[in-house]
Order: sequence, then structure tokens, then C-alpha cells
Amino acid sequence: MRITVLTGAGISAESGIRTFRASDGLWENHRIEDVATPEGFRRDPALVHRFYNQRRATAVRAQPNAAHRALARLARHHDLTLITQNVDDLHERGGSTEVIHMHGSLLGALCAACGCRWPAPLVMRAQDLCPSCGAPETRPDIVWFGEIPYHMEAIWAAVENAGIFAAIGTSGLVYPAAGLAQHARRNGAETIELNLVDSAVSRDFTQRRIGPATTVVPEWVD
Ligand code: BV8
Repeated sequence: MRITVLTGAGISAESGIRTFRASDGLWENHRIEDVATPEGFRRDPALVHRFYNQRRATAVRAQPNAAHRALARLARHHDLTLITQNVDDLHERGGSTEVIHMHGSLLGALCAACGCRWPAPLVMRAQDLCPSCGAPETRPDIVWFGEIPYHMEAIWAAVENAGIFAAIGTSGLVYPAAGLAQHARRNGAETIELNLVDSAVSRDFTQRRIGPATTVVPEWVD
């Protein structure tokens, strides 16, 4: 039986990476429109690069936690599809080998002119030139609001074929990720939500495990 798991910022919170909508969340320091939309990037690429350079520096210093490691163990004994909204690489550094990053990755750079991708340097600048076409149009390889998330075909398939769909540490506020539980349920999956508190889509889950991810995820996995 396939298990499909969706993670959000809450699974990395205990690794010291702030979530978006907590009281001290990232968005508090910036308006979403200024740092996570193509329009915001066109308006002020230096601000957006500063925002992502700061998050990249935090992410490379962070360590995977017991929840990331528990999901890596789950993959060793089950047919698991791991989908994350997160742009850090803590799942990979926690031992997961196949991770679908539907909102992109802090470790990736993208040329807005030719679409070429390459490993992002720790500090990206608006005037960096694309190694392929030479255009000064480099951006973080991140899916912003209004852009189409990556790997949606594979994501819909993994959700439709899941016997169990679990969402861990996500507020259920951002679509299409927030709609995946309802889609899984409509396709016959058992749905379980693991979170500190209710999310915006808790009604879509038949089971709940309330608590910090480093407690409830290993308990669920093991
Ligand atoms: C798109 C960039 C079209 C990277 C992000 C309806 C249908 C379709 C689209 C829309 C729709 N309504 C509105 C839209 C448009 C929009 C949207 O959803 N807007 C919202 C604000 C209403 N969506 C889009 O634009 C998306 N694109 O729709 O294209 C399309 C549609 C379908 C199919 C094809 C094409 C693009 C969305 C991507 C935007 N980019 N980030 C970055 O900077 O990181 S989203 C951003 O929010 C992050 O990626 C983050 O992952 C994501 C979701 O947040 P969460 O991960 O849930 O984090 P949050 O802080 O909100 O919550 C943390 C949770 O953890 C909480 O529940 C908390 O309780 C819990 N927690 C905290 N600590 C712990 C914990 N849990 C356990 N243990 C703990 N210790």
C-alpha cells in the first residue's frame, strides 16, 4: 500500500527554521507580495535575493531532526512518496533519498531568461550572470505565488494512488498543496494530520496526532 506524505514548514521548526505564519513568522518581516511573487522580484530583485540569501544561510546551518529521520526510516519499509512544500534540504540530510520539492529549493538557481538551472551559491545577487546564456536574470529556483508548483503530475498520481495520506506541519493555507488531503480522501485514502494545532483543512483528515513533529512523527512511523 502506498503512503503519501506532505510536509510543511512545521517539520523543520524544531531544527530552528522559522515557519511562515507563526507569530514570529517569516512573512512578518516582509509582505508576501514583496518577496514571494514574480512581480515582487521584478520590482526589487535585490530585496528578494537578500530574503532568500538569509533563509539559505539559516537552512545550511540547520540540522535535520527526529521527524525528518523517521520519514527516512518509513521509506525503508513502505512504498512512500514524500512531497514537501519546504525549500530546505533537511529531508535529504535526514536520510530521505526521493523528495518531491513542489515549491522548489533554496539550493537551486534558475535563469529567468533561458530556464537553465544550477546549484545556487550561498549568496545570490541580481547581477549574477547565467552560466548558460550569460543573461543577468538569475533567481532562486523557488515557486512563488502565482507560479505553477513543480511535479504536479507526479503529485496528483501519488495522492490518487495512496492508501494513506499524511500531512505534517502545514497550516493548509497554500494551494494546491492544501487541497491534496481532500483529493486523497475522495480517492479512498485514510488521511492523518500531524500538527501542533488545527490547520485550515483539519476537516479533511479522519485521524489527528497533535504535538511537536519530533514527538508525533516517530511515534506514528515506529
Ligand atoms: C498556483 C515560496 C496555479 C517558497 C510558497 C486555489 C487553488 C489554486 C491556487 C490558489 C487557490 N487559492 C489561492 C491560490 C493561489 C495561491 C495560494 O494558495 N494563496 C494562498 C495565500 C491563499 N497559490 C499559488 O499561487 C500556488 N500556485 O496555485 O498555481 C495552479 C494550481 C493548481 C495546479 C497547478 C497550478 C503557488 C504556491 C507556492 C507559493 N510559494 N513559498 C518559499 O519562500 O518558501 S508558499 C509558502 O507557504 C511556503 O512554501 C510554505 O511551505 C507554504 C505553506 O506554508 P506551511 O508550510 O504550511 O507553513 P506555515 O507557517 O503556514 O504553517 C506551519 C505549520 O506548522 C502550522 O500549521 C503550525 O501549527 C505547524 N507547526 C509549527 N511548529 C510545529 C508544527 N507542527 C509540528 N511540529 C512543530 N514543532
